[in-house]
Amino acid sequence: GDDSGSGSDSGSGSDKIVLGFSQVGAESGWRTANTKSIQDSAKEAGIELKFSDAQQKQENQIKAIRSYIQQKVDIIAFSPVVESGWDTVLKEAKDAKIPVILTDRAVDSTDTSLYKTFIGSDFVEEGKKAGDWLVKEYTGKTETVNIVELQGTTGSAPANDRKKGFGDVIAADPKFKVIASQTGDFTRAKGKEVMEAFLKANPDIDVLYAHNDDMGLGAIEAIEGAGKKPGVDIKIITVDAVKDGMQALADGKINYIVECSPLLGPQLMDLVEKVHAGETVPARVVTEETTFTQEQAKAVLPSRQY
Ligand code: GYE
Repeated sequence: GDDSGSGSDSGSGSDKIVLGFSQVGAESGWRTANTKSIQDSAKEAGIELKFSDAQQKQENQIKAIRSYIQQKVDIIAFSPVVESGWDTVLKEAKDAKIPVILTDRAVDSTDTSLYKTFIGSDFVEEGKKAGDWLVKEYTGKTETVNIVELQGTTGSAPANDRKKGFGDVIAADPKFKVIASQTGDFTRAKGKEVMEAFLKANPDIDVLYAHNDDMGLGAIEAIEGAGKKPGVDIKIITVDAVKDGMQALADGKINYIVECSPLLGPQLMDLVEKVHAGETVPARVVTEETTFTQEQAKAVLPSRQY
């Protein structure tokens, strides 16, 4: 991976906090904005950041964490690509007395002493918000609503939880039918490819629920390629609310976006400082988020930062 950030000016063994951060990858607009937020806020807080990009591979993240342990960084933070399989490496960090902060995504380790805190969104809640919009949109209608779902990275917390929250809400009414559900790995290219396959296999799709904007944007290309109108012939709900997604929402190609904020940097640096100072921090820090309709997207788009 890449080393970047504010490390170059740390000079003569200064007392700067050294943070090792293992990022998932650069799979989406959300991730790019998240990386920038972390790098900018580390710089601002005077924290020396060692940054590596795992290219969506757990083995790369485990390697990066082991290397941070070897380098004796003060704190390790990472955004776990999948939920399971972290116990061994987290135990190694604990034995080396290096505190770990989970950023953005959760792990399924039952031993919660393996990390200090977890900052990020409530993904089940996001899935529920997506489902709530759909239920409202089809109120009073009785015909079957055929839904296709583009899931995020298999085994990742946001894919598991966004599927669950949405599924729980729509289960209340049998007219909602998920007729196909597959991973698009949170990328535009995969979203397009899988949507093309969905369209070939299912002539009668009413709704697309995509676990992020990028897959939704890829799917829009597939829908247009099939001669259909995204947002009209097929209603689209996505999650994130990055600029390109908000533009498509304002243009009427997406119908609803559930916001997931990538701007976790400032809060993360605050937690890093507190953990380093031995202060107690809350076990869970949940990001505050909203939702956007097409009209709301038009209003906020000019001032959207990412
Ligand atoms: O929604 C997606 C990204 O973990 C919340 O990862 C994050 C998700 C985000 O690739 O766009």
